[in-house]
Amino acid sequence: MSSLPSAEELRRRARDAAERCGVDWIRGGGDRAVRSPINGEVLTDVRWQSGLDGDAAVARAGDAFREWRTVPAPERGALVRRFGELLREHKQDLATLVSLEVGKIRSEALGEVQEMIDICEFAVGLSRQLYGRTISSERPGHRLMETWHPLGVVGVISAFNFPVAVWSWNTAIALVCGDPVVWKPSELAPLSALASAALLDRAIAETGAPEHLSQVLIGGPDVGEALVTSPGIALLSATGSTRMGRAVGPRVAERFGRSLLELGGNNAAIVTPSADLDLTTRGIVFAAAGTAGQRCTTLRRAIVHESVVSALVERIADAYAKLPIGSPLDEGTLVGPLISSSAYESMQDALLAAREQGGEIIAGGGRRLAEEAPGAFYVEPALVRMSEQSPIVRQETFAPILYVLPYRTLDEAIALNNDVPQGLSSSVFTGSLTEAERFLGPDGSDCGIANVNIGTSGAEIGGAFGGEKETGGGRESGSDAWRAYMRRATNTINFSGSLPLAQGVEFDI
Ligand code: UN1
Repeated sequence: MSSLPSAEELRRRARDAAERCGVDWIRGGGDRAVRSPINGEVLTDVRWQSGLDGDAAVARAGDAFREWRTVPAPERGALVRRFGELLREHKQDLATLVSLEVGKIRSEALGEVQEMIDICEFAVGLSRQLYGRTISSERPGHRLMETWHPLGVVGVISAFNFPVAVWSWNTAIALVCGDPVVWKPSELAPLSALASAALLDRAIAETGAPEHLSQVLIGGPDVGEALVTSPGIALLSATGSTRMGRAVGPRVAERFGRSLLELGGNNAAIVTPSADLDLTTRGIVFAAAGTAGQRCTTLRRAIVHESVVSALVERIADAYAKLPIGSPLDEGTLVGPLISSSAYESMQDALLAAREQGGEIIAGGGRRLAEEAPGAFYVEPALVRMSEQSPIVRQETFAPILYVLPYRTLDEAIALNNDVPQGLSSSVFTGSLTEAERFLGPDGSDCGIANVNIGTSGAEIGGAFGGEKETGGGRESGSDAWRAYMRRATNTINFSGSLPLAQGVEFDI
């Protein structure tokens, strides 16, 4: 294993990439250190904004909304097209910042930026497809139709693990729908946020769009609070823990605001006796160990038929033993660091609890590179056999732990899949059409995402992304998720010259 890059090297790379994206390098004087999980050292510091800055940003966004909402949607699309071009040009730079700030391996960091480019392309097409319906009226000489109008200012609260892609899903769609965006990125990833926002600012300036269509607020809980409480935020799209969602959702609802919540997942894959075990192993290892287990779509439970469980566990353990763990900047690394010491501690606590609840750790769980970088937290992805779905298995631990549970009948496997509080992603590995369709049916998986013969993570942007139960119910990204960013007006148009009333009501004067 090659050694970790020096702090100086990481700082230089961060500065160069940020400057190329148009960020005035933060020269110090900030009040908050930005650290890299690659070596645990400081990359730079930034100044945090306050709740009052948040209120001011929402007010400016309100002004931008009044201008932007009457710009024709295809013209709004031109802004997003330019933003997508700039993302393509700066794909390497943004990916570098993502790797430096949150520890993603190169390929996954590039994939994250690709996801941003993809959603821009989707949104540009969408800008000509914000369709309403025409509905037959029960009255002669009347027409019913629906019109979709811009909603208002969208607040985005995003998490460290997809520090820029999730914002871009919201922003690309919000902009073509006619809505400005105020963004509070993760406290752990301000640089990639500033760089992404600088690229969008450039696209805004070049296309002559209103200046405050996009604003980024680097800050802590008081900034989030401003977005939650401000009546100027029409839709709050928040990604993070279920705990965060519980704090945010009811308070936005209290002021009759809309919220779009993307919260915890506890994703499972069912492996049936007819599954192709090679393909299954590859699918499982990417979904469970990729991104060091820090996606909300990460595979956390494998529910495996008792006839294949031992063979599959052996294959996964073999693959785990060979996983290259180390600096995400090194070619060939597949597992980078955890984001922080507290993520490491939660992983260790969960492993301890799993043991106490009858689990057997088959592989991994140990720390790597601790001597070289005491402030960085590299771990071996853990594989744990459980005889039942005990309390620790039903809880999301944001680290690479894969629990393996045996099952006898498909009904039992589907019941286990669904018997957790979260409902984001799920999959079945099977060679049987009957089993696959059963899993996808109304009494199958209860998740927002249900896949066949691929893992739980790595969704494409074309589909709606989100999940049920404690995952929060929101849908972002593709399909018709755009509707959350617009308001619907139902219009009845009378061209008959008389005034018949609906439902046969008579009211002659
Ligand atoms: C997240 O982890 O918050 O499906 C989003 C995936 C990615 C998005 C994950 N496209 O894994």
